[in-house]
Amino acid sequence: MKKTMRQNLTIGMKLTAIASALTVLSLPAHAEQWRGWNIHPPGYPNSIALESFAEAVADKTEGRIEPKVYHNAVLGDQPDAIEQTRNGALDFANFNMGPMGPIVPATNVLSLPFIFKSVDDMHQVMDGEIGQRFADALAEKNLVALSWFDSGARSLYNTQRPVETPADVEGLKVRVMNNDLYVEMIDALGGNATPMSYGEVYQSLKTGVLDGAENNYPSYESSNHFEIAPYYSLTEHLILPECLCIAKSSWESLSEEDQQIVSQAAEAAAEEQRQLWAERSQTSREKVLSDGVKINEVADKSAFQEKMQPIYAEFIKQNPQLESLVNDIQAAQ
Ligand code: BDP
Repeated sequence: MKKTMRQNLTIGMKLTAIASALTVLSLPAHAEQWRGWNIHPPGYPNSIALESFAEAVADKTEGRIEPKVYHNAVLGDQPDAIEQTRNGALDFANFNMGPMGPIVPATNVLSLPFIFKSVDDMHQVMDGEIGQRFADALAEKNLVALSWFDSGARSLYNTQRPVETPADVEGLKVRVMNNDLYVEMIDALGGNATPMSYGEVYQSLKTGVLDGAENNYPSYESSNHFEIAPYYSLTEHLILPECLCIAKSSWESLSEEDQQIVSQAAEAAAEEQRQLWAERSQTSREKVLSDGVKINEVADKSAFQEKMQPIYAEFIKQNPQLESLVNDIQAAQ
């Protein structure tokens, strides 16, 4: 009897050991934990698309890679996060090409005001051979751009008055993203540009450190800047693409099969983001309008465009190697 019990016990123990060995076997040998940076709050189109990317990667690699998205810039502001992704401290991120300029000079071409005629033109250019040239430039700085997100068109907004002509910008203290080209852009309109991180803008508008800033509808709305700066003027001076970028070191650590999975997940995420973006642009516009924001069309955009001509001339003088890229983008639209 006793012997049988002991035998059963032994068999039981063996079974348990086998079961746990099987469990271990079915788990990936080294689950890679990937940290992803995002500046936007949960629910924003980019945030939802990044979550979908993370889920698809975890799912399709059967847990070999476990990406996690950190929203609201809790891992640092954008220029910091770009550096962290370049050196592999972060694994993936959604970056705007504006703050990328100081690190990847070719991307400054995208920050030349009015370089794109419309959002559709921007996508058509970025989804083709020219987009690949930007991806190559990013790769040289250790960033693997796998797909391009939509960021609409950026327009000026402020606490004081509608902007209809460049003269209306005169004297306004306007926040810009971290890029000298934007300082030149606001200066050329007679305003005072202040480069500042996104997260500080709300408070600075509130205290009067700033009179205004510039952004697309979804960011203007989700950041609550519209509550304080209720004049939104459709200058549409910048149409900036955004990347879903992977740290080169994280990318190179992947097998070919996993690279394929990650790349496909990034493409699918961009497709989802662009669709959500179109919807959110509408709802954000409606929301700010119903809150009392005054939106005005800018009848004569060419007055603003003319003020930008010296910026183009100086840019090409300083960066002669980028002249053909500027020309090719203009010719492609
Ligand atoms: C938003 C971009 C985000 C920028 C932000 C800004 O999606 O990447 O950091 O504007 O103005 O539209 O800083």
